[in-house]
Amino acid sequence: MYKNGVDTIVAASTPPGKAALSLIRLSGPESFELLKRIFKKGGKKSFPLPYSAYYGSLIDPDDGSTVDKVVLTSFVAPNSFTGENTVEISCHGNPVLVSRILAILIKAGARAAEPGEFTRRAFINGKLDLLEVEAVAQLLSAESMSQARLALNQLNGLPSQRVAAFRAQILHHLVQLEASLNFPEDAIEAIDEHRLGHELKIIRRELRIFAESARHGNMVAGGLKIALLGRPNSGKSSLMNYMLGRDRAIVTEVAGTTRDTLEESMQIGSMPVKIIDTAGLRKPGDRIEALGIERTRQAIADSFALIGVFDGSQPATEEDLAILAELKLQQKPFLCVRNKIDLVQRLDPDFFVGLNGVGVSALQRTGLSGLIDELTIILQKSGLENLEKMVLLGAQQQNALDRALAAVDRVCEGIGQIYQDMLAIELEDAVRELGRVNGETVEVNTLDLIFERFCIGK
Ligand SMILES: Nc1nc2c(ncn2[C@@H]2O[C@H](COP(=O)(O)OP(=O)(O)O)[C@@H](O)[C@H]2O)c(=O)[nH]1
Ligand SMILES: [Mg+2]
Repeated sequence: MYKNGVDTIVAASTPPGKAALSLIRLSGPESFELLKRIFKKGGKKSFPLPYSAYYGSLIDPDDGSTVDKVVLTSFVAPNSFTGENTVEISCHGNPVLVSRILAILIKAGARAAEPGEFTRRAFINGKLDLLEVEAVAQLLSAESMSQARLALNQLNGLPSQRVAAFRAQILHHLVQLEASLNFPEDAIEAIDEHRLGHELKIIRRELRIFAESARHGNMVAGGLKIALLGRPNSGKSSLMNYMLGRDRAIVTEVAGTTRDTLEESMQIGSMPVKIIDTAGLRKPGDRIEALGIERTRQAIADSFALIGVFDGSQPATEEDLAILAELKLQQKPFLCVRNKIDLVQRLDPDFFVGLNGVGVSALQRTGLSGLIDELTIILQKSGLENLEKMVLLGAQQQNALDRALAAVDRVCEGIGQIYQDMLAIELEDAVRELGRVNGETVEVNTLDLIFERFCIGK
């Protein structure tokens, strides 16, 4: 049922299955009219009032029978999540009831919502910008309290304000530049390029800091990756199982068993971490092993920190030395683990002298707390626990931010070198790309990509 070209949508917002309650959400101009026809309320309170709850019966209009006893909450536009008239129906948590209620609402004129359609409407009605939409998506998928807090910070709107301010500042310079280019005779002051350059360099510096916060935010949101490196049989897979507290990776005496990288989540303190068990870095014996080694390289590149695993019961081999060199070469925090401390130790006690090292027995499951302590220190030093300063961006937004920065770079480098109308084009580019970060300018296709990640009912 359309009103002003907008239809009224409905969906269950809680997962299917039996539960104490389920929540059905209805949003759009006809929400209230539609419910008035099928809801018999108790009490005298008039319906709908802003933010009000009503107890009563949902009626099947075909035969007048009661479908369920429910509580409705009414939200009058624009004071709702979507900015539209919205009703939330709390019914009994039975999938049979939920589908019957949905069917009645659809028959009464509502349309089944698409994934993310409620959030999309919130965006279109100016209730959320794209940074806040991203925060909602991340809040729904957060697997640790840190990730949830990160998303909640962003929902408070601070990153949105920053991006809007960057965009407004650059737009201001663009307008001035355009004015002096187009109306040189109208006594508009000629642009002082030196000053423009100075001010844009300040914006560039701030934008770079913002981009860095987004990089950190995305690292935390995705789980901080820590790769285990070590020669075959050093005990990487055993150590991974020990860290996870369950048998995830296959452990055998045959060297080269792990041919692919395995990735599993755990938490260190409140930080989400992903441990990656790698296939090793030795010369490939066959094509599958070669692929495994390529994946190991990728895992090292993606990781935030590395753990070198060494067999304490054996003297160091060439390969151990190569692993140690690799750890030092990567400019990432790393930790050396002397494994198999339950056996007679033949690895030179000085092997990792001067480096962060801990001893464990992955087989007998001892030494984990020392290892976790070291990792905690690495996390603390990284500054990645400073969640308040982080920003979450979706892939599209990240790309747009990078392009905005590149355009600002070109302006900074181009001042005094290129024509002012070229500078104006670059500034325009920066304004457009920043608009794609917060959604002030955005194409429908991009919106489709963003909202299809949401579930139905959100
Ligand atoms: N004695 C002893 N053996 C271990 C320890 N950790 C792993 N192993 C054994 O070493 C072999 C190789 O372990 P695995 O985890 O598959 O090593 P990977 O090739 O590095 O993944 C297996 O036989 C394990 O049982 C340990 O702490 N002590
Ligand atoms: Mg293995």
